Amino acid sequence: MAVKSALINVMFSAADKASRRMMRDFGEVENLQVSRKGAADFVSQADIAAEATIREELEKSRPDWNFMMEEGGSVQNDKEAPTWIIDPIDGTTNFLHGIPHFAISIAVLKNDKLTAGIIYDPCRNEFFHAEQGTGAFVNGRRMRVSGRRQMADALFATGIPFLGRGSEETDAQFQEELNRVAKSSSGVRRFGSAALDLAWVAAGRYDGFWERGLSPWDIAAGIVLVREAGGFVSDFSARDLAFKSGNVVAANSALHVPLLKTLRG
Ligand code: LIP
Repeated sequence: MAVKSALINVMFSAADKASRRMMRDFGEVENLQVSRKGAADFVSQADIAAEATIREELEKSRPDWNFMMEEGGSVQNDKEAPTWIIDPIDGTTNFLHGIPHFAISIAVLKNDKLTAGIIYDPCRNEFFHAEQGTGAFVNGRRMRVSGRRQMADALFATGIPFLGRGSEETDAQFQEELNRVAKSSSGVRRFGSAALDLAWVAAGRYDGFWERGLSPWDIAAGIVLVREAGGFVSDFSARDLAFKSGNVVAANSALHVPLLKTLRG
């Protein structure tokens, strides 16, 4: 069982505290599905409340660190200090529809490098964590990317464009990619949380993942997890620009290049 570092313990405690009200709110959301107003406003409040709890907990332990947050935007305290990158609910649409597949994601950006990340899945009580150079863990057990080497044996995850996301060009591009990957693999899944998609690549459940147009907070922690679990993460041109571009191709060591080639056709 891994001993969590002081930094990971701070991140875990913040996520754990935010998850308690979050799961009460999630229970309420399920009752709101039938109401005319719907759950949208309620979920946005849940998102904001969770982020506020996480920020408050992190500020107690690292008062001079900076923030990059999905709801609260960027806060600069000391430009020389590291930056927390926070997605309070990744998989917001799932949460809104009462689908139990979402996560809290917190990462650390230090000297322009992603150095630590945690992803907490409160529905399954799975805590994923990794720090640069020390490996990746789920609930304290070491995790590694899968060992599959053939596309035909592999299972992939992706994000399907939806209303307001992407363009006619990228939509057509995605459909071609999806067809190529689906027809050369054991299948493709779309569960609606990029953070959990990346955590499951790191855990060896998926063999790879790709999606365009993601936000930094969707992917920052997941990138650390995949790399520390022995996988590779790049943009669609195999460059180390996934975090900066939001265009992500992640896979185990044997399938990263085959997945890139399949996506390119
Ligand atoms: C979501 C991602 C998902 C993507 C959605 C959205 P959010 O994050 O996790 O993979 O397809 O467009 O970005 O908005 O739920 O935090």
